[in-house]
Amino acid sequence: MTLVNYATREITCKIVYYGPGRSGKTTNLHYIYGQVPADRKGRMVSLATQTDRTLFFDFLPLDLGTISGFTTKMQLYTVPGQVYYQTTRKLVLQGADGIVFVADSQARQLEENIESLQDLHANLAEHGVDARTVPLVMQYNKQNLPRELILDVPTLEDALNFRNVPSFAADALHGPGVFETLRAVSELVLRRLSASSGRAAAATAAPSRAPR
Ligand SMILES: Nc1nc2c(ncn2[C@@H]2O[C@H](COP(=O)(O)OP(=O)(O)OP(=O)(O)O)[C@@H](O)[C@H]2O)c(=O)[nH]1
Ligand SMILES: [Mg+2]
Repeated sequence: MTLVNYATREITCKIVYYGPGRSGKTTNLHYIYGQVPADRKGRMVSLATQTDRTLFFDFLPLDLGTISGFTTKMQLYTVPGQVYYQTTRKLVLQGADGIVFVADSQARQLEENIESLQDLHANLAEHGVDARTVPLVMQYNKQNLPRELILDVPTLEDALNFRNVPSFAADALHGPGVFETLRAVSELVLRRLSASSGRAAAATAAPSRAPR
């Protein structure tokens, strides 16, 4: 749920990194945190188990600077991918303005990716969100692994990207694809926000006429 504060001219959006366990959601946030200058980011909060699996969520607030006169902030979250954290995933997903689906490109993880995508759709439906319209970007992560272990991008597109949303090959451990993904989802979110605020402004400026 985007927060627009007209008094302070601030926009705050929520982006959720979703996907199966160990696909690299937390790694995306760590990479972003490591690259963004200190004055553009807040403290990254990670609630992880001893073995690095996300237990509840990761949280990273980012400052994108001023866009159309508004200070624009993105709050990045990751869900825990492990199957039994279903309730937490649903909670973290609530109010998301944009979603990055981080798929694990390893061939043996294909079924997990499909299940996680179905789980995303089910959770969106439970929140009353239309999965066909929510800003979504796909990331095919771990493309740096040996060719024989991973599926190529066209195969992953066929298997996972039936909405034909923007997609990026990535290696979140070293960076390729990470900022491209973040930029794409941010653009989708802001474009949707500007379209809806345009509609709201038009409705205020020209209230529909009463039927004769
Ligand atoms: N080779 C390679 N390894 C990666 C990449 N991204 C993440 N990893 C590794 O995959 C493992 C899991 O990464 P995480 O970022 O913790 O995965 P996650 O999606 O947050 O997992 P959960 O919190 O359990 O849902 C770690 O050992 C990472 O170092 C990548 O692009 N390439
Ligand atoms: Mg994690």
